[in-house]
Amino acid sequence: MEMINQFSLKGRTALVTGASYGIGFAIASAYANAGAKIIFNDLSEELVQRGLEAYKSEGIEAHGYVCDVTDEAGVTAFLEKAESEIAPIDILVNNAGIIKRIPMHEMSAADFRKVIDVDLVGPFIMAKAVLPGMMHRTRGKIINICSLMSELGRETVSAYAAAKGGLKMLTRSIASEYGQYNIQCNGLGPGYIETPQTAPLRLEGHPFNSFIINKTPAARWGKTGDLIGAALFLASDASNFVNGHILYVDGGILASLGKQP
Ligand code: NAP
Ligand code: GCO
Repeated sequence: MEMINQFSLKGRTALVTGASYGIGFAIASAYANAGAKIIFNDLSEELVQRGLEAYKSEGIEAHGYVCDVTDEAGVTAFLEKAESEIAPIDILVNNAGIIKRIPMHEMSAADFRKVIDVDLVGPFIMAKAVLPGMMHRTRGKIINICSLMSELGRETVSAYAAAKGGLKMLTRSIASEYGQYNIQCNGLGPGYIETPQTAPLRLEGHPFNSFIINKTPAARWGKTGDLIGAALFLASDASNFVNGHILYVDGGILASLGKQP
């Protein structure tokens, strides 16, 4: 296969969860530009419509559905509808996620469970829903959006780190169990990226802002566009022998103790 064609997604259908905006939107847009059909879901009709307008403004025909990734029955119905209306899913990106920044000793078990439910159980439910079809077709890509918190802890994000650490091991488990069906499951681990999720940390004068810039060898926050090359690699034939890998796109932060004083 010619080298450049290895990165083509022509003829493939990608489902990116929680992709009305943010990282999911950037990844889905990149996949569309590589030739894929795009299916996405979000929590409300309003968000789905907002997403459809955003894709349209980029010249992308996307197909949006309202679905909560933690609702197993809803996910089953969503997949049945989407696959009958559009096409079978070749690529699943488990992008939908939340974070609650609360000191652990002040965090309720309900809040802890909510983060685990969306960020870890949701990807399990979504992967379980697409696996039978991928097994039947003996081909598939599952990409879990992990995090630096798949490797590191920090104060106030205990639930999120527990979920993203679990997501790393879910990625490796799916890779182990389904590699024999030519299904590759990998993680994409963004560093600190400018999206609504990190907006509170980037407020003018917020100490975390300068902390991250000093800690990151690239000396900047990442942008969603920094992620799309790695995301395309993991979704394409170029990564058919890559399985169970977490590909970090973090400006070098995981490699570094941080800038010396
Ligand atoms: P974001 O701006 O908060 O967007 C997350 C999207 O997921 C939103 O559209 C959200 O909908 C949706 N969502 C939340 N819960 C859902 C559910 N139960 N079912 C379906 N959709 C749901 O986040 P982001 O910064 O783009 O991050 C996307 C992913 O990357 C997340 O998994 C995040 O943990 C991960 N990540 C982010 C960074 C970063 O620095 N930004 C770094 C590493 C990893 P609502 O608008 O209704 O909430
Ligand atoms: C936080 C941030 C991070 C990023 C991302 C880093 O509060 O520490 O939200 O968790 O979202 O996960 O990879």
